Amino acid sequence: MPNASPETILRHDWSRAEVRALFDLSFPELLHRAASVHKDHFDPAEVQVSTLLSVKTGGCPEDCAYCPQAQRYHTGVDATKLMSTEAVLEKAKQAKAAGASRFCMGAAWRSPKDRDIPKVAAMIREVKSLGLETCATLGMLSGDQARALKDAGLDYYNHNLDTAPEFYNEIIRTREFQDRLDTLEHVRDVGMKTCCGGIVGMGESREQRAGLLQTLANLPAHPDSVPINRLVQVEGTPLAGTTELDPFEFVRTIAVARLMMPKSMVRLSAGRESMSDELQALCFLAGANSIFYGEKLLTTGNPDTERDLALFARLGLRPMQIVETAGTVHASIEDHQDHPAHTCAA
Ligand code: SAM
Ligand code: DTB
Ligand code: SF4
Repeated sequence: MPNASPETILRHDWSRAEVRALFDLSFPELLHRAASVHKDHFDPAEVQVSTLLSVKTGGCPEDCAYCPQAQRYHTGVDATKLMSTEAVLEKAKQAKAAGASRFCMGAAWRSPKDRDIPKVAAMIREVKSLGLETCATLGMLSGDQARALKDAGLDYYNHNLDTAPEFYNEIIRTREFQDRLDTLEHVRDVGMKTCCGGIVGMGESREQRAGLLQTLANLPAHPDSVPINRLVQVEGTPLAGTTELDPFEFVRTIAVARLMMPKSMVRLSAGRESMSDELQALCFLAGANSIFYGEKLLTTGNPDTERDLALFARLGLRPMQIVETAGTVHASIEDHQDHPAHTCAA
């Protein structure tokens, strides 16, 4: 049963000073608090296993300074066309057989063209028919596009804020922070679940990491999933060569996200390949309860599945199962949203 500690109340009015105060706690105090709140809402031995597939790679017109798929940077990523539905379905079957419960399709687009939507909708329908939770990340969406994806059966839409509002222009110039908030609103308005987080290790300050989490938690509904990515530095991108973030600071970011968004899935996202098992264990202790599983993220590496299985065994972790009821697919854990429009029918 949830305890009545202040951290377990879903808040949307965090001040920057309050978030900073959490970051500034001693590391043991912060981890104790985060682990306790995590256990109030989830089984800490369960970790959601998602698989990611790049359904359209590279050639992107945007200028996101971290991204190997931006056409303007010379990163060696070749642009591809949108995959066929059959090829996506085959990958989804493999992911399910390997134990994934969620399948996320990513496209290197600024936003989908209207003519792309029926093709992506067909992929969503097929993947969902396998009993997998579906997620897509396709860039900015209009309200009508969000509605069409929802109607196709999309469970989650991923669209990250990436960083604090005041650091955003250092990283991306080709679209505004407000554009991201608008897309998230369209997604919420049609009743889809939101997957929204950011990247740390881009040269931002602790204050700016606090600013990212403050903005996420103060959205009208906490994102259902909060991916916390550690920058994967790719040669050719402007952020290659950025000073590495202290790993304990990364763990702190996970812990503060868990405290501020206690019912959300917090995903230990990009950057795991270069993390030790011990660092990942600290992240799980701090409240991370979701990972990407499979040897590749979109274009960069992820730990081998054997290594992840061995890590799960060493730590006594279990993949979270999904349950299917009357055409609805949802995680077999307590439903984790504070917003009726996002609640799965049980
Ligand atoms: N093009 C769409 C968009 O930007 O919304 C969807 C795909 S995009 C690659 C999805 C997210 O991946 C980005 O918002 C960013 O948070 C993350 N990402 C991209 N490159 C990364 C990197 N090098 N390291 C960590 N995260 C990265
Ligand atoms: C998210 O927050 N991280 C994932 C997923 N959502 C789409 C993407 C990470 C991409 C890392 C760089 C790459 O592999 O290209
Ligand atoms: Fe394009 Fe998305 Fe990469 Fe930005 S993050 S360059 S929008 S693929």
